[in-house]
Amino acid sequence: MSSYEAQPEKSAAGAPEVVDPTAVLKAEAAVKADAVEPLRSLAGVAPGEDPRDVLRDVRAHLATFMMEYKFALDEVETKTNILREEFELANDYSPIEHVKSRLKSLESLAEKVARMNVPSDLASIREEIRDIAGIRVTTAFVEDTYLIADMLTRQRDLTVLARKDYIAEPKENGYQSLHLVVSVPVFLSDRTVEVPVEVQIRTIAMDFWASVEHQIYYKYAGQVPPHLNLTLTEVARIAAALDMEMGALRSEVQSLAQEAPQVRGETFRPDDPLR
Ligand code: 0O2
Repeated sequence: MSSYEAQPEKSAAGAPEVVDPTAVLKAEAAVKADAVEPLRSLAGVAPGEDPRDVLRDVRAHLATFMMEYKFALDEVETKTNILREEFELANDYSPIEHVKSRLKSLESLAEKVARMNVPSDLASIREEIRDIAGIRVTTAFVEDTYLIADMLTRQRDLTVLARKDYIAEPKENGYQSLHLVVSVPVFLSDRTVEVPVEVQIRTIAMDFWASVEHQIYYKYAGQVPPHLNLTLTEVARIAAALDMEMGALRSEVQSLAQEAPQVRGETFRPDDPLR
């Protein structure tokens, strides 16, 4: 049963207690098609009430909910950009190569709510789906992934809710990445909300692999032919070996620089011709 069937009640924070993103999407489709009658039964709108008003109301509440995630994402993105700029200014080098962020689309959120059987209230969705806001940080070297994680998690206003180290323990398919779920306070005009943000930190090589694997996975709708899976696992191994070699190369350049300061710089610069 869709929770959209009930008229949403407002919680203290002004958000409805029951909002089902799947129902909102179906309701939107019905409104677009001007199919008001199916929408009426879908949304359980009381007689005499215009279902479009109900939909507008629910959408407004969902927009508030998503806005909190956008602000949380902005906070974490700002934190990573500060680290990057500080490193660039102080060291002429940054462990952060790229930062990308994304908010889960309503479609993807609805799919996950259904797949994970999460109750359709915003509190449960916030509790159980912790990658509505996601940020991905790529680094050149493996050790920089841990450096970034440490620098972020040491910040007093961030609370670590979860940590999964798929670098130390890669997934069976070869996926490598360091995942954190952090909670960040978002200060709104009338309240402060703690909002979870998923942070994925990985090297360029791991990121390259993950994006190709993701495309293949979607192309085959999850049913990837076994020979391609084998190739992907083998390529993941090659990417990990590349990361190791590059890390060793950097260490060597750093120790050479210490022995002979005329070898440029105290740190290995990504734009260095030695790279
Ligand atoms: P999207 O579209 O990238 O957001 P969760 O799904 O987070 O509730 P889980 O499995 O505990 O549950 O989370 P985990 O293992 O930390 O993985 C979460 C995210 O990591 C995924 O989000 C992917 O972005 C990425 N990920 C995990 N495993 C793989 C993998 O094998 N290959 C690739 N390419 N990415 C992976 P979503 O929601 O699946 O997708």
